[in-house]
Amino acid sequence: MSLANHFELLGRDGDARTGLLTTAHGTVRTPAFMPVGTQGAMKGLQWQDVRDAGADIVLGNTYHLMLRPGAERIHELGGLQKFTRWGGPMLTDSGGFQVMSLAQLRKVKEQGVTFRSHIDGTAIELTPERAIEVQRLLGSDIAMQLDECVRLPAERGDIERAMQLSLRWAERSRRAFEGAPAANMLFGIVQGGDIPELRRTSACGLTGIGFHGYAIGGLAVGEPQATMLAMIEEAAPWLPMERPRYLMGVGTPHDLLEAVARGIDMFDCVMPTRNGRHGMAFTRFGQINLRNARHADDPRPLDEESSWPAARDYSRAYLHHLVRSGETLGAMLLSGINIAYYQSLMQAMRSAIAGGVFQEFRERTREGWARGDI
Ligand code: PRF
Repeated sequence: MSLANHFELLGRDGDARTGLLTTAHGTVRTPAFMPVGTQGAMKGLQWQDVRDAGADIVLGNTYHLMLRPGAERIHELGGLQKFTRWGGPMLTDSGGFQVMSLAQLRKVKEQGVTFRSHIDGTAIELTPERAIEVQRLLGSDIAMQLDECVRLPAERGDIERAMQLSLRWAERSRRAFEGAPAANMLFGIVQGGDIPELRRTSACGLTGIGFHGYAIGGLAVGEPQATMLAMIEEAAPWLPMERPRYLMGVGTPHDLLEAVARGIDMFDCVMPTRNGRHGMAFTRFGQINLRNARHADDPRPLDEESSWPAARDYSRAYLHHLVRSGETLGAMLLSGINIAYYQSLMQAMRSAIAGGVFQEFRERTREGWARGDI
């Protein structure tokens, strides 16, 4: 049976789209960037900062939250939105991707993935059904199917096996989701590595099962950007036009611009917060590494025209000093500055698409990054 559609397309410009995704905890303007609050917290920021920066939706992780503090506990405490006091829309990743990067002694079988917790070594089995159950206990607005993501480069046989397994898990996830509250959504995940034919098989298979939205996974895992963009182009034509499309774990501002140009509606990435903690600022002049000695005497702010106070007010010299001294404030300020820059980029893309000037915007934005800040 086909699922209700909570996504409304408001405008298109070339392949770029802008729309609204309605959840039980609020409306998401797309294209949307979801800051990553893995453990139910945005590193270095308060939720009000995340909201003020312009984020409509954030991402949480099944893997981390099921291990600590536990999905059943969060359920008892009223769900993830209430527990964290973020209060707004939340998407949760299903756990498979995090198991692969964090857990020990992991084994992928038909039934699911078994692993030992990176926290205390407990043996755990995550099946497609348990991944859905956990996400329902968390009260996630958008749940993701369990999938297997293969790092690139990889052999065709390995990519194909993981893609087919992910399709069977998609079917089981969809069945396990039956009976979920009508406002909640389930997204399928396209796999297929860097092989066009496998991307198409995956996209068509998922569309046949039917989901509220479709993610493209298995990218930004070691391949060149050109390959990533080519794989989006391979998958997109086979996905239903009227459903949201989410590119998982991507990326740089340039990646977002190019993926939106190819019809992507949603993104998540740790880059703005993680790189911020390491002294990197994302600006309309490109990336600025504040550790660099050339900033030590620079009284200018990062961007005097920014709507985010910290980007406008603090000197580069002070930010450089904070980063070099390892002060927590440096990480906090740069995380906020970066999330605000990412959100301003998404807002500018939404306006440009709605106004029919996305192509001009894309060129102007790329020129700004290329020109640099001096
Ligand atoms: N699958 C899931 N989560 C993900 C990915 C994936 O392929 C990626 C790949 N970039 C990031 N996060 N479930």
